[in-house]
Amino acid sequence: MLSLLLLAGCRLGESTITVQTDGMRFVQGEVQTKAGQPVTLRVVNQDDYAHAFDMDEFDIHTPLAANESATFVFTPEQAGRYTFYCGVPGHEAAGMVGVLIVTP
Ligand SMILES: [Cu+2]
Repeated sequence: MLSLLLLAGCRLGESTITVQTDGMRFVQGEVQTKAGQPVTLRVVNQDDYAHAFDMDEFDIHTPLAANESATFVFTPEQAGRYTFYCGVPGHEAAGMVGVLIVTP
């Protein structure tokens, strides 16, 4: 699995983004990629309790158990700012929110 991801990350024109949790925040609160380009987004829950990763525009709603990670591959077709957040009740309000900036 890991080697497959590494190979995917090496393909020309593809970007890889990592977002890590750190308590009630995302370490990478602002990440960036280009429109029309496949992106591999890896979300790492570094905490000893559950989080989630939610991005409404891309229909991503994934629970993350303690110390679990998840990888999403998708292609944002339109430039813009797309909010991501942790869907566990109370976490977004506490600051677990970030933005994926898609440049033209
Ligand atoms: Cu959370």
